[in-house]
Amino acid sequence: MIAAVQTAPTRVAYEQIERRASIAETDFSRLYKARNQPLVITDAARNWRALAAWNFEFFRSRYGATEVTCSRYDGQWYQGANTRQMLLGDFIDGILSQDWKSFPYYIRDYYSLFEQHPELLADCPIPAYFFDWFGRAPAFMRRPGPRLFVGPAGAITPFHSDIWGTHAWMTQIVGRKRWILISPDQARCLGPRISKPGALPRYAIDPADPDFARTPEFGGAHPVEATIGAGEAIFVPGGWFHHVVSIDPTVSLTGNFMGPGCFWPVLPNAVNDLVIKRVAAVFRSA
Ligand SMILES: O=C(O)CCC(=O)C(=O)O
Ligand SMILES: [Fe+2]
Repeated sequence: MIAAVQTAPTRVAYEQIERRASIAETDFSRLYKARNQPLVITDAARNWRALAAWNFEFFRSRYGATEVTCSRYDGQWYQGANTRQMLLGDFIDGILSQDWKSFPYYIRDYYSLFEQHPELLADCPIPAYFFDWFGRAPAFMRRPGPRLFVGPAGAITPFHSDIWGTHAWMTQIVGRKRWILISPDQARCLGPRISKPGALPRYAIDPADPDFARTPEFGGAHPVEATIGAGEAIFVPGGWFHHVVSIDPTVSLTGNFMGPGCFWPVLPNAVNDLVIKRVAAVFRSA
């Protein structure tokens, strides 16, 4: 096994998110999705070959020559992230020998590896309890998934909420991630929004080391947190803000979904983005 770089311990601790194993689909829907409550599912990857087979050696030896798109962190992700092509093998060498400060690259929300090597998808079948109601909608309304994240220790995704107000899940395959969440009704505690209107909401406050002089509003926030490790998944309800830091070099899988609890917020956003904006563009160009 390759010794890997880790990040320093964090300074501020928050209330822990509930953790459950072997949760029945009906309980998960009723108690967490429909009520918009976060949860850690400790055995979400129970039947995944990925959990046993996927590690950095596996990716390097089998897919090391595949070119991947890596996002360079330049203080923001969501407005035209800087990207660079790298061989997956070189990227893995980078994240195992360096941390985020010297190697600020992250493979994010990545599906192309699965398009090029579809056999990987058989290793990580999405659990039924993360079923996306868009799965029943026309194909153009669906986002491909699951999507891959691979990054160095210290990699950060600052506070934001996800597309259209969808629910999200992320399962860890390798390494640990610390998640800090804030419910949608506490948006004002995050201080000024730094993304443009129309873009996903994003905020500068670092909840792992909050600067109360700069964002005094954060003093009134009640964040919750969980550190998830290999085999564990976090459920992030629609609209919840989340800040994510990798403790180790990590491999994770994610998906966004519509379901109980987020149907009504998501529907108009999705229709606006996928239908109304497209139709308007057709009329404008006519
Ligand atoms: O794993 C991470 O860095 C966070 C991912 C995330 O929240 C997102 O892509 O929306
Ligand atoms: Fe997110």
